[in-house]
Amino acid sequence: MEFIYGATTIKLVQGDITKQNTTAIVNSANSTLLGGGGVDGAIHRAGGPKILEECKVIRARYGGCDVGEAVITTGGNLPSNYVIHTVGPIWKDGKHKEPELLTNAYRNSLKLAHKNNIDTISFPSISTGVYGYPIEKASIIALNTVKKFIDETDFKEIRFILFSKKDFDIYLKSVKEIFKSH
Ligand code: AR6
Repeated sequence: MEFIYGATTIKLVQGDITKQNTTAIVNSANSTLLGGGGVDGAIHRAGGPKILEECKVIRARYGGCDVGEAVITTGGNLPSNYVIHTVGPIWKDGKHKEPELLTNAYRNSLKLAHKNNIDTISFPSISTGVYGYPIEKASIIALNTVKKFIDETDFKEIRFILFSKKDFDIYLKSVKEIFKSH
């Protein structure tokens, strides 16, 4: 499913983020930057050891990546040239700054992409796996943050890669709410 908003093509794709040919893909990492399960594990497996080596250099220099922040490496063996590693919040009850921190994860990933002249990017559904963020709520934040960003900044294409049909359908419903007039 795809549509155009302003100068940006927005796509919802059910599939695997490691197969995407956007200039960058986003990894839902943890603060250590040393890899993990889920989408993080899949990206490091498909991208090969070079990505982890670069993450280790960043970790040695800056101590890792705080929740809501983002860092960039090359894409190793992936079709994308870059991986932007961000860290989403762990869901507790929604009263521990989870919405602000998830917003920051999306916005700082987009800002870092823009700073590196990247204008096509794929996002996974950050924090909605092992970190437990309810995906209906998370999808609204993801889409609103992207909408606000492209209202202010030129971006060619943004993809949301949903692993399951269920997640895809939830994003589809949220897209209809947030981008009503499109
Ligand atoms: N492509 C697209 N989406 C995927 C893929 C894939 N290959 N694999 C899983 N997903 P999760 P989180 C979906 O748990 O909740 C890691 O261990 C998955 O179905 O990967 O942000 C990190 O190191 C879900 O919808 O990430 C952190 O410790 C979404 O990606 C922690 O998990 C996110 O699920 C981060 O937790």
